[in-house]
Amino acid sequence: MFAFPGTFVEAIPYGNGHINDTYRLTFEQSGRLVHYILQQMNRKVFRKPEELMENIEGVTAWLKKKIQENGGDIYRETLNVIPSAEGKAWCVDDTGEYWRAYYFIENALCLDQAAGTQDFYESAVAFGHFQRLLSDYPADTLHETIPDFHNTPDRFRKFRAAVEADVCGRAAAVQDEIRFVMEREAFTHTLMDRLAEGKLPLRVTHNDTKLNNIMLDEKTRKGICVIDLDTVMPGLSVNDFGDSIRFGASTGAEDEPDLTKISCDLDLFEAYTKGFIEGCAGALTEEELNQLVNGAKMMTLECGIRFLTDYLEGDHYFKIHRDGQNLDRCRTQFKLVADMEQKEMEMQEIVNKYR
Ligand code: ADP
Ligand code: GN1
Ligand code: MG
Repeated sequence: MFAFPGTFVEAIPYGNGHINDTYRLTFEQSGRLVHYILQQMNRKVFRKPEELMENIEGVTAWLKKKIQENGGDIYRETLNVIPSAEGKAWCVDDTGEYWRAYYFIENALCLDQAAGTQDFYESAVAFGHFQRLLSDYPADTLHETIPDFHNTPDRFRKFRAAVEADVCGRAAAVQDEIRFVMEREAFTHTLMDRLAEGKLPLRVTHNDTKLNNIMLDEKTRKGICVIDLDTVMPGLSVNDFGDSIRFGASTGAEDEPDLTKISCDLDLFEAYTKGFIEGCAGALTEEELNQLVNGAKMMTLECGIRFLTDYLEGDHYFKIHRDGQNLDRCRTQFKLVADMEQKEMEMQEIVNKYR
């Protein structure tokens, strides 16, 4: 297993991720309390944990080199994998479960909702910067940890299959939501078609850019470290932009049952747009800038489709803490999509202001 130095004090469940089981460990080392992150990797989601960890080792080593070149702090600005006693990046327990450990990033915040436009702006600069640091990463060495992760037409096909199978008998009660998706089938192709036509470039992207996958410095509130690197794979920059918007520019929580509280806040949208374009530092092409708004709509629709599919299939993918949570999550996403459809022109004008 892992040989953490010091005397074990406690292990507490940690964070609000939907996928892995995360714990914060505390050890006492010469009178000082030191924390570590210990995670059980989700084997249903990540079928090849060795490949996943190979990606993370490669990407973090790359980032460390760049951070050092820029005179940064490698223990705060990137995840650091703690090797097991056998010198591997993971451990397998007696039941066959895979575990990994990271240094804990101290004096940093991980937010589920932006406290204001400034925090959201800083997260955008950091996500844009992250993409830039990986712009010359050898993409062909990356394993595809979840095939077709942001292939929205494929998500649509899987959704339709789930509706047809209706294994839990839940479809009848969610006809409005099912119709909402069906009416947008043509739209699901928008970005994948542009990729296939060579109009949008394939880049090394994070693919899960929600606000709680970034750490902000407690004092300066600058984005210091992008975390949750499980889905770093070749992808579309506009999807990284869009996934941040769907989560962070919402006026309510992802699982808010009261939909009157949910809309896309244009001040937050503007703050993120400005920060992301700055963070990418001129790397975005004209067509990428043209498609940012579609990226926001696409990631929000896709995520709603995924929540609804999981609800129909019996909640086996996203962790839930109460009945109906995935349905509530799906509904907030669709409310946001509808709102973005209304505000599309204004959103594009905001993009145009910063391009
Ligand atoms: P999941 O895939 O389940 O979302 P994450 O890797 O995002 O898992 O981790 C879950 C949460 O744990 C994060 O949102 C963050 O709050 C916390 N966390 C993860 N890694 C670290 C770290 N190195 N230092 C401090 N907190 C961390
Ligand atoms: C999951 O792992 P986490 O909680 O940061 C999911 C994302 C979804 C998000 C919705 C590997 O992110 O794709 O957008 O939930 N991650 C994976 O909140 O499926
Ligand atoms: Mg996460």
